[in-house]
Amino acid sequence: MFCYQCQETAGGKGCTVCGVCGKKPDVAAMQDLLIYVTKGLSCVADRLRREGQRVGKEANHLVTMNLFVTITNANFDRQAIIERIRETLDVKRKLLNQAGDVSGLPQAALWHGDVGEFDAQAAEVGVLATGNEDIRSLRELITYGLKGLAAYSKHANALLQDNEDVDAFIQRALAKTLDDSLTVNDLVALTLETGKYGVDGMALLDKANTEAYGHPEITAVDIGVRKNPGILISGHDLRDLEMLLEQTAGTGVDVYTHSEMLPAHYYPAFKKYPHFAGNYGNAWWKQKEEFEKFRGPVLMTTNCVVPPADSYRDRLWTTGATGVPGCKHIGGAYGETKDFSALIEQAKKCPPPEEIEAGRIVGGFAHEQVFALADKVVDAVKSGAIRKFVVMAGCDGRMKSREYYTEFARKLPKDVVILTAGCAKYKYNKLDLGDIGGIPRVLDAGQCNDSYSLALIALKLKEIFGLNDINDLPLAFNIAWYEQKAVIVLLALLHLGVKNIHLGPTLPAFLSPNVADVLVKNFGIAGIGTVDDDLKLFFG
Ligand code: FSO
Ligand code: SF4
Repeated sequence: MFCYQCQETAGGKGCTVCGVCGKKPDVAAMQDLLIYVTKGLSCVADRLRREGQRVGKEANHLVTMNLFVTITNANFDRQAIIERIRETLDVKRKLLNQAGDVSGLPQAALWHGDVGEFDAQAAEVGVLATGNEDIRSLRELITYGLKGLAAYSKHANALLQDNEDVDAFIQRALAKTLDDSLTVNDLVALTLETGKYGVDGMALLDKANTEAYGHPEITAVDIGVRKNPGILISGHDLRDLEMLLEQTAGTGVDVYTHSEMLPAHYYPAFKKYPHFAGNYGNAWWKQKEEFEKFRGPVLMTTNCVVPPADSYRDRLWTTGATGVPGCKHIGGAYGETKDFSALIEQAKKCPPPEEIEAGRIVGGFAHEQVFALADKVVDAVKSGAIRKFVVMAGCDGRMKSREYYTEFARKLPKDVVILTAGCAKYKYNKLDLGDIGGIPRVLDAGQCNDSYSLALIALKLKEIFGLNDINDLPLAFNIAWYEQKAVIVLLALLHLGVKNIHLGPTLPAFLSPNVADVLVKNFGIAGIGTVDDDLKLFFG
């Protein structure tokens, strides 16, 4: 196997024996093949569009779901991935029959094998199949960005919102990663175009979420426990949460959020459920210990799943893109109501969760809420009470080097405000950093996709202050990344013209020296240093 798509890749170079995430070589192989056949399907779909034919939602949703399945910590179930490969080949066969002209299509578009040939084919089509290291780097950078974009599209699709332009771009771009005639410059341009569609994809999801559930508002979320049995719901899928809250109403079972589901509490629509109890635990990587203590069923709606200990494997349930062998999976197509009854029955027989924390944390600072506070924020900036903002969005992870972010937050000058989104916030959201004239010093917009809100807030401030360039704002970017959703967030920020983003705790292994150089020269991308050096750099 060879995988270097996430920040925790072995030795900062690539996982070759087994994933640091727990992904085994036989699963990695099927993920490689799933990406290959999805690229093949995309080539055919792209050809059909060029011929003026329509490509239906079935193919669009299949492509986005396949990409999502291969994101770090989403799916460890080889059999489930094999089924997806088969389905993709079936759909591709149908589309090929529809195409007027199949000449010039790459091998991936024409390949059909049965399951006995999957492993042999997988061995030929992994990341290292591209020999030139710069072309490989750009192809993977684009593919990872598209995986993140696909994840956000999938969540919007679950709320019955689609953007055909985004889907068509995803497929066109996947097809281009197989095109040997493209130069490094062509692929750099495609990388930036991916960022543009990243903004569109996040805008689509923002619209889907806020139309369905209202605009996030300032909310204090309980982090303790109640006395009833509970279900813990993790991941990013708000539609799954809604169905679970509906089906648990009146059952005597409470629902708690975990990790990236915390921001669900900020949406008005979920506040009407009295059994929506609070948030339990921290970022994804602490789940082994915390799921043990939760004592009730845990529903994973997306990554990040850590392969479970046997002690709670029978309480871990997956749905959507996630999968773990030996754990029960709950199906359900877009628009269908999923059936959580078995999980709820299991919860009723479980003891209530063990308390691991107590108190409350405050969030809900997405764009509309911040716009409502704009006068206050602008006054604070004008009076000098707020000297600067620092965007510390992104992901958390298990590496010790990420303690940098806790220390950085703790040592920040008292007149600096953190803007955050994603699970990165767990590094400092319980530190009690206080407020500036009633404005909390950690403004949590929501999930990693809500980085879109942070971009809108920055653009609004630029407009209010009458600036021509977003980079003239008193705003620094110190982003923590882990998996591929952070890649699309980064590309989206680059598309919006943001410069001098610091990315840590390490730069991606998939950036070749030359590609890294392009990002440094054109966008001022940099890594992180020591906390004290970086504080000096950002705040003088
Ligand atoms: Fe975190 Fe995992 Fe949201 Fe990611 S839980 S790391 S960037 O899946 O998607 O922030
Ligand atoms: Fe390694 Fe990350 Fe790939 Fe897992 S997702 S195999 S940890 S590079």
